[in-house]
Amino acid sequence: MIHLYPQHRIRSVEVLDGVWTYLFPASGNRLAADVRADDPGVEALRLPVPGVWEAHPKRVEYRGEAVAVRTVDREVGGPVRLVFAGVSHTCRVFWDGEEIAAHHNAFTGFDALVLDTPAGRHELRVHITNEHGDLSALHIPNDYYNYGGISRPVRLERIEAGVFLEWLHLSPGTGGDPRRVECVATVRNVSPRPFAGAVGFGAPGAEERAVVEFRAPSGGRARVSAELYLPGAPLWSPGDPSLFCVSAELSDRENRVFDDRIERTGLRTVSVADRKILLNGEPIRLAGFNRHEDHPDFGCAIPLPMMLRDIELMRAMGANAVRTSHYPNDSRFLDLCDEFGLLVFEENHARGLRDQLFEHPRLREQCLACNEEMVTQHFNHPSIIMWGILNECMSDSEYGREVYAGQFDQIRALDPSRPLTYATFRMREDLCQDLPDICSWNQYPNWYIHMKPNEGLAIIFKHQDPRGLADRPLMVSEFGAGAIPGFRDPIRKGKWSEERQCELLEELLADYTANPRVEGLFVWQFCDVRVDESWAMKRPRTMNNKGIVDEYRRPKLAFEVVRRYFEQWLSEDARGHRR
Ligand code: ADA
Repeated sequence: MIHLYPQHRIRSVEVLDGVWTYLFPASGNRLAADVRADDPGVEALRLPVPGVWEAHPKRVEYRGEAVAVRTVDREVGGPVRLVFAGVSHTCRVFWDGEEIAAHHNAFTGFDALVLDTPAGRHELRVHITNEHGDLSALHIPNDYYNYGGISRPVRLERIEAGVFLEWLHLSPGTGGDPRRVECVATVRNVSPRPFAGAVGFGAPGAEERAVVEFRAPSGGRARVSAELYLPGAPLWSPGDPSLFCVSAELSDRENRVFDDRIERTGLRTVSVADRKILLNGEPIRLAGFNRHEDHPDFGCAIPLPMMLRDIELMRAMGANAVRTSHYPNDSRFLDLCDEFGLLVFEENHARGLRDQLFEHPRLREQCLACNEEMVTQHFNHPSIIMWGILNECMSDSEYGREVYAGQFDQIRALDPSRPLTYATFRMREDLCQDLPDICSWNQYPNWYIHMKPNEGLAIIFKHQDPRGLADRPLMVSEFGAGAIPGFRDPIRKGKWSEERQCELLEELLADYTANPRVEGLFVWQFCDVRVDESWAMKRPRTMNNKGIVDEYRRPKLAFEVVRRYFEQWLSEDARGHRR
């Protein structure tokens, strides 16, 4: 989507981030898309993009509709493409009053085309809602907060001649050699005429450039592919996260290059075999955190320096992995994971949907859209080593199995290169663990259930092994305990005290790291996060307090416990002591 590295040398790109005007109803929560700031009953506020309105003291709790407006000055006319990396959570986009796009889901991006627009001043408005209700099967009152606003960056691109490079997907590992990279460009033709031209693919260090001719019908797309070979290029790994860029250039019949796209990736392969997750053919353990995009001052629109700080804090605790619970993350965060060598379990957007929520008439369609956007938009991140779906949904029913199987089929068709997984806590009842490549279990021993961590693992093995799953890699995708920051109780160690959290994590990590079948560990969770008001009675402070750092990223006592275990566990892995 929108990255930290330059994506174009030829296509002109304008940054539309900054301060926009947001219009709200002064009372109630409905607002017409064409509302004006001076209409009666309208409140206008100036808000940052990227940002969420809950960050403004006047709209901390607002759930409803708003319109975000700004002007855009164009020196030249012609077709333009607007790229939104994320609007939370459902929106319609208008250019000079005309609707040009509609999108659902806060956590994936979309584009909007204006096929012809004259030079001069234009108005861009986005009608946004963060409401709960029938509109969305995925954004429900939940154990995290659904914010409102343009929460990720926005760009305006000039697409000359109405023909442009829409995607460039890079797959290292053709024929098992990570230095052979399959490059697939998608060219989109929105002009009124068929187009014939060529795409040139190149990369520093590649043996040679590849130039491939193609034709794209008017209103259609062409898939253009080539292989680049990068002999001698370093492989990507957490210890050496070497990255490189591939550029694709689009030219017409007269060899005039008029559009381009640059994508970055790392050379690595991921696979699973004999209970292990393999990176470049070598077994690797994952020690990491579940992380929500959440901060009291910014909501889900985490600023770049804070993203980097989160990565540094996780690394300071010895982690080499992160799970994007429970939705696709901002591409800029994934760029940082690529650069810092943090391995990512990226998840689609769905948490704890059961019964009527799971049977919501829009669930299937909204999940399929989210999966497709997640995979196509994040395809090139080497840090993403697995895709996950449907956290703690109905994997214990026949209907659920059909839904899980359908989504796995969809993702495998879009990206056969990465293993798949999903997280469940139904230790005895789960019916779907044979469908993915990696089995992921969420467990809260001695927090929600009275049992020792090892007893929980034993139940899982007893469930999995007779089903022919004894050879699958196994991860504990969630485990943890709550602590209200600053609640110290060293003698009694009452529940919610930092001492109790330490004690429980010590017990959990001791058992899990000693078990030779555990290949991945993800603490729930990195930081404390805001939850929906309806969860308040189970969540003191209306926060999920299981963070190892609090919502402002101040470490709790458990920071040291996690660091000690993670460092030890991963160092044993590097020395191969336990294999
Ligand atoms: C679940 C869920 C998380 C969180 C956690 C908890 O396993 O997947 O989103 O709600 O429990 O804190 O209880």
